[in-house]
Amino acid sequence: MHKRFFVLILMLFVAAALAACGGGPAGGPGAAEEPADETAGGELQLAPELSVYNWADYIDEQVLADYEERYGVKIIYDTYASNEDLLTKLQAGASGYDVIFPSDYMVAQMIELGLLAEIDAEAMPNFANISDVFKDPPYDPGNAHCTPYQWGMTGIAYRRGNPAFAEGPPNSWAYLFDPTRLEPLAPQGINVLNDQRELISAALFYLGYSPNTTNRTELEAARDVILQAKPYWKTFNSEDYYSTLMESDEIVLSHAWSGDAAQAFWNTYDEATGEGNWLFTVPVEGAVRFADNVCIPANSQRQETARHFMNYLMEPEVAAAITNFTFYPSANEAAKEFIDEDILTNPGIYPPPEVAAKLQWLEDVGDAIFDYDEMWTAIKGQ
Ligand code: N2P
Repeated sequence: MHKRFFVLILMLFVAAALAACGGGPAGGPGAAEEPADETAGGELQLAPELSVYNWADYIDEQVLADYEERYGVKIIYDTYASNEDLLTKLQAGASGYDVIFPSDYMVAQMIELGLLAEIDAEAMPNFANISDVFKDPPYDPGNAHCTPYQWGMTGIAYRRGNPAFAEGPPNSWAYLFDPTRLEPLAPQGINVLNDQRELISAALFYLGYSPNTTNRTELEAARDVILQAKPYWKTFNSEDYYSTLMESDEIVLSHAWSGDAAQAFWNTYDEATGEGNWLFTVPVEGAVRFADNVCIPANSQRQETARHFMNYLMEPEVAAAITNFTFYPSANEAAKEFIDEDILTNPGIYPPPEVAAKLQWLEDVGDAIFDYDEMWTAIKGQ
């Protein structure tokens, strides 16, 4: 009895002490439970934790640490390899994710499947920082579910100085699919993205078809081109390929996302020569342009905190820090003044008009997705 009374007094004392701390951003340990947000007049109650699920190496983790410190919200962070992996997780009923980063076509698919929560983007103070070019996209009219994050393109990364590229950059998908091109390169290592729509679209571009085809015969032709090339490929990797395969010279050529290739360039950059080991080219047959988005799964239990985090990601300095780290252009116009000049002027990151003209968006292909799934199973299975 006495003991219980003592515990009660102790609890009251601790509560009073915590209240005295003010509970403001980055307050005492008590603040972590119910941090207040000054911008919302102290009314917003943030959750103690937020689960963020993103592409590999697609954020500056310092940005997460800063959010934790500023708002007392602990971030549980995890990464995925492709849109389809993310979709599979959500469809399997994975709960617990509060913030995800699907690409354009996948946003459309997820909206269709009822997997995304609605938001009021205009009500987020930092939404005004987003470039008009990225607002109100066809895959999410009115930004009813997601806010734009970063964008980029898909092409081919290649090892500078390799004699195979002496006559010029490997700027054709033939370098991934034509056995006469593959044969001399295969012993030195080739990687392709472990990503269904990306790899199938590369084959479709190579064959001169639309990357969004719903024609079964064209998809089968793409599958066959991939199966014929597959024995020449060393790896299917879309997560850590630039650090574990490119920078370490395990391969000489990779199907690659632009920012990942730029990271490999800068991570191997030699001050003395002014050169990095890895270069990036966009194939002449055409290539994918993508825009990734910040969205909230419909089953998130912490939607208010997720929206608060989305708004934080749209702060100009935060968005710029992410681009300066990932080498992917930001959809945030106000961030530009904080982005490194080297990045803003790099044609491998911000494509010049003649390259931009060759890029195409992936779109939601409707029921043809079952054909894509079937092709992918055949590709990965053999
Ligand atoms: C970064 C992944 C880029 C996102 N490693 C491709 N949509």
